[in-house]
Formats: sequence, C-alpha cells, structure tokens
Amino acid sequence: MPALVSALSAALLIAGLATTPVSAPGSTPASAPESHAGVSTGAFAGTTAVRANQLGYLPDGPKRATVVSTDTAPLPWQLKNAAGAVVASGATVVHGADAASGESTHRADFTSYRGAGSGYTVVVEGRSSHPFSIAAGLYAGLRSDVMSFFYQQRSGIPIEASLAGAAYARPAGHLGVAPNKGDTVVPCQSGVCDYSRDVRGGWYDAGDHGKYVVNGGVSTWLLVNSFERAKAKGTDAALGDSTLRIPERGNGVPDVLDEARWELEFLMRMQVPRGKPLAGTAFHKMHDANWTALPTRPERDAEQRELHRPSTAATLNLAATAAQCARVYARYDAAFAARCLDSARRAWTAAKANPGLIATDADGTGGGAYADPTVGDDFYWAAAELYATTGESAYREAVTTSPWHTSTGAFPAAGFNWAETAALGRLTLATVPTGLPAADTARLRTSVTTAADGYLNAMSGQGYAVPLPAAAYVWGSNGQVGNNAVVMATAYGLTGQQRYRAGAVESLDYLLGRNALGQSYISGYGVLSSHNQHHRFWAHQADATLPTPPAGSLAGGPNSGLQDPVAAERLPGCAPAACYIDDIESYSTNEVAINWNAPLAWLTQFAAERP
Ligand code: 9MR
Ligand code: 9MR
Repeated sequence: MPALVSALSAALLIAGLATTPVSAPGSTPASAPESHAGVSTGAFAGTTAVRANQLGYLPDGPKRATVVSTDTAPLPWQLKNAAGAVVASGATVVHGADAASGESTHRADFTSYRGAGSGYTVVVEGRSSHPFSIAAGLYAGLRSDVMSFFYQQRSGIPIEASLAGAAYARPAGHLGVAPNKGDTVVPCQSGVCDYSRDVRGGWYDAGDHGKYVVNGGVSTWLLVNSFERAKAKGTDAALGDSTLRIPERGNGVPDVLDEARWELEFLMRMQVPRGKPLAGTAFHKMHDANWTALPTRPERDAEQRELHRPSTAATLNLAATAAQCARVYARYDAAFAARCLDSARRAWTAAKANPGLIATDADGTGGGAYADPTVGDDFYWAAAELYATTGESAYREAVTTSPWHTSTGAFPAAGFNWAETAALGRLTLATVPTGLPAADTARLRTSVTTAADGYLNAMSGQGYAVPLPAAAYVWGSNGQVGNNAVVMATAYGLTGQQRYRAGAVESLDYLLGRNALGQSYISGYGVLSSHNQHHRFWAHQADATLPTPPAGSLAGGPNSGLQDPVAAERLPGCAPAACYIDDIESYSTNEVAINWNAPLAWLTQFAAERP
C-alpha cells in the first residue's frame, strides 16, 4: 500500500472540481482598502494529499497541515520556501482513521517556524500542499471582502461599480420599480393582516431574495458584537470609518456599524405598528409568494412579496438586536440608539404577551421556513441584551430566572445558530459589564471557557481539527464552524489563554482548505476554492453573463443530509465532511448566507488583530 493515498475522495471526483477556471473578482476602487490578498486566480490544480490553509498562516499562530495517509508510522515533512529551500522539517503525528472525513490522516505541525513570506509549501514524501503565505497581515484583505458580501447583499439600494467592481454592480432591488412588486408596499399573506408595510432595505438572506427576521437577528448581532468586542479591547480602529467599501464611508461612524444598521433599520420596519393587532411583535419574514427561478436578478423579480405571520422568535430577535443596537450605537448616533431601545422594549413587552406565536416548517413556499418552535432561549437572549443595555431590574429578573441562565446546554456542541440563541445572551453577559453579582458573572465566563474547551476537545480528536462533532455536518456546517470559533475567540478575550486563540485561528484553516476536500470554501481565496455557490445574481454557472460570487463569499459547506436533488444524486455514500459539491444547484451544501458570512466577518476581524 502506498504511504500516501493518492486517490481523491470519491465525492471530489464526482464533483469534477479539477477542471473549472476561477473568475477574477471585480476590480476595487483605488481609495478602497486592499482586497483579495494572497490569492491565486489560476486554474484549479486539483486537490492534494497534503492539506493546508491555502491562504496561509499567521507567523505567531498555529501552523498545521493534515496529510492523508494510511501509513501507521510517522512520516517526514518539510516546510519549503518559495525558492524550494527547506526551512523547517519534522515528523508527522499519526492520527489514523477520521470518522468525519472517512480518511486516515497524519498531522504535520510547523507552528514553531517564525519566518514570513509567500509561496511556502509543506511536502511529505514528494507530495506538496498548495502554496500559501505566512504573514502577519494575512486576514486584512479577507476581512474587507467578507464585509463587502454584506454590502452586495443589500436590498433597496444600487450596488455601485465603484465599490463592488463593475461585474457586481446592479440597480437597486425591490423598491417598487416594475417588475418588482416590493418591498415598499408589502401586504400580508392572506388572513395575517389587512394592511401593507414598507419593509424596504436589509440584506437578502442568501441565494434567494427573502428577508427573514430570525436569521437577520443572529447575523446582525455577530457584526455588532464583533465591533463591541474590538471596542472593549481598543482594537476598533481597524473597523472604523472608511475601512470598508460601502457608501457610508466618511460619515464619521465605524463602517461595520453602518453595514449592520442597514439590516437593523429593516428589522425595525418588520415590527407590527402601534394600534394594530399584535402591536410590537415582528413579522417572522417577508419573501416571494413563489420561488423564483435561478438565476433571477433582484431588480427583475416579478413575484408578489408578502409579510408572514408574526412570531415570538422573530419578536425576540428584534428585541435582542435592537437592545444591543441601543448600547453600541449610543456614542455615534443617540437618536438612532433611542429608536432602537424603544423598538426593543416594545418587542419585549409584545413577546411576553404573545409567547405562543410559533413559526413552523409548514410555511416554506417561496422562501425558507425558519421554523423556531423553542423560544425560551430567545427570551433569555433578549432579556440579556436589554439588561446589559438598561440595567433595569425587570430585565435582570428575566435573565436570572430563565433556565437558560444556568443550563449546561446554552452552547450546543454543534454550535449556536438562528434557532438556538441562548449562547448569544451568555456571550454578552460574560463580556459586557453589568450589575450581576461578581460570582454570577464569573460563572457565566466559566460557561464560555468550558464551551470553548469542548470545541478544542472536538478539534483535537479529529484529523482536520474541526470544532464540530463528526455527526454534525448539517446544512450550513461552515457557519457552525465559524460560530464555535467565535466562542473560542471570546474565551481568549476573557482569559488571554493562547489555546483559545489557536482554536479560533485554526478553525479558519479548515474553511480555507485544510479539510476533507482539500479546498477553500471561500470564493477567491485559495488555489482551489468554491466559486459556483447557489445565488440568483452571482450565477455565472447558470448564465455566463452573470458574475461568480464575489471574493469572500463562504459556501454553506458539507451537509450529510443531502437535501437537494444535486447532492442526493451526486454524493450518495459520502463521508459527512465530504458531502459537498460546488454546483449552483446544490443549495443544501453550496448556498451563501448572511448567517455564515457573519461569523466569518467576526473571525477575520479577530485574526487580523495582533494578539
Ligand atoms: O433557492 C432556494 C434556496 O435559497 C433555499 O435555501 C432552498 C431551500 O429552501 O430552496 C431554494 O429554492 C429551490 C426550491 O426550494 C425548489 N425549487 C428549486 C429552487 C432552487 O432554485
Ligand atoms: O440555514 C437554514 C438551515 O438551517 C435549514 O436547515 C434550511 C432548510 O430549512 O434552511 C436554511 O436557510 C435557508 C433559508 O431557508 C432560505 N434562504 C437560504 C437559507 C440558506 O440556505
């Protein structure tokens, strides 16, 4: 048997990944921050048995590669620089069978190498990784591109060539201009209400043009939290005004907050107005009455847009994010912060009065269901944000009497997500100063570090160091990797312990190529990277006149559920971490979404900082 397994995983061969060229991303304005750092846009070279982060490594960070090999003895590895000279060497650590990938693996650890440059490779028995950089500034360009994803997902505003690049420019979508029928005067679904609302703006959720409050909530929270964390640490200048390619550059407000505000304004428009039945609650979602075809440019969507029944979960997502808004935006725009707080308070009161408005899986025609039957976690999260912002005793009591305040289940092994939000309340109460007793705050902080240690433990037990259980490759698994990495990074902020920073940074290695398919899931980053994600405008694979997803778009990732026809047909029998196909029709493995790019934005901001 050969020492190195040269055959690629069956899933990858089926996917036919080795043939398609990568399109270059759109150009960026001269005044904009550098984009697309360290990226190769050459033709795909195919995967290799030595899997590394294809963007690269931080000089002071963990540096590990995974080697696919059935050999039971350690193998020699070499780190070579661009000139081919060996700059470090060692022996692999045998991991053996890896349940998630279905492969046998070794680990090559070159963390102790402290040089910097580009064009490095790890070589094991003549097999080479793709080339990568070792650079302190590795993540600055990616951070910028990951945030541009949000700008380019904006509804209700033209996407400017000067900001997004000519290929990505498009007219405003859903401003009531024919053939659009929304989103300025949007009626309810029949039987839900007898009036219309202006719910323009916000971000399109994903590859579809729906706008969903629960997913908007968790995504907005992550962007605002990324700023709140940096502000507390004193590293927020990198997120400040004129750091991103957005129209609000130069308005004196940190750009990441400008971007998040685009969604916050939409979320508040989704609140049922005073004087109407269920006043103060939030409509669960708004989207097309019927699924539109792929591709469909936003401004060409002719479907009727509709508001769907208010839900308790959506109402509490609004309460939580609007309360967070009131706290974080206060120093930049007091009037906006006050408007957020008023909305949050009304949402909280309405949720208390209407705790049984449950969004179910039945409502999935024309848009995603985002069923969220459990709302106790959302009550806890909203109470935590309202308490952290106001210090008021009613919210404090709601926090301390919630079972989620002490539950060991607040940080799921598979990660918090749009339906499981108690962790967000914990993260806020563990990091934002409040009037909780010191012992209680210490307990909450310990719950964060305990969760982080659990994710580190999951990583160390696997061939690819993924902070997920081997059985947890669900729809959006890449977002779940990101969310668990955010928890590890927060634990680093609380303790200064390097193992947490290493866990967060190493999670990026997984997303950028150190994985079962040996490919980067972030478009434009890596020799072999996703570029056919499911999207109705970035739909080059379906229509050559349309662009590929812009650099910095994260694919949903492996999903062992095979929940779309392409995945079901092409990936049967795949190992969980290999259940992925870079095909535009595979929405259950290869869509993009705001709740997956949001943790990536948080993490790239974190990784771009000096520790
Ligand atoms: O494009 C839709 C994607 O955004 C959703 O995540 C997915 C599941 O809700 O559904 C996709 O739409 C498909 C629809 O469900 C069935 N017909 C084909 C659609 C793909 O264009
Ligand atoms: O991210 C959502 C995932 O957790 C669900 O399993 C899946 C099916 O309901 O829906 C995902 O969300 C999609 C939403 O329903 C519609 N817009 C695209 C979202 C990402 O695929």
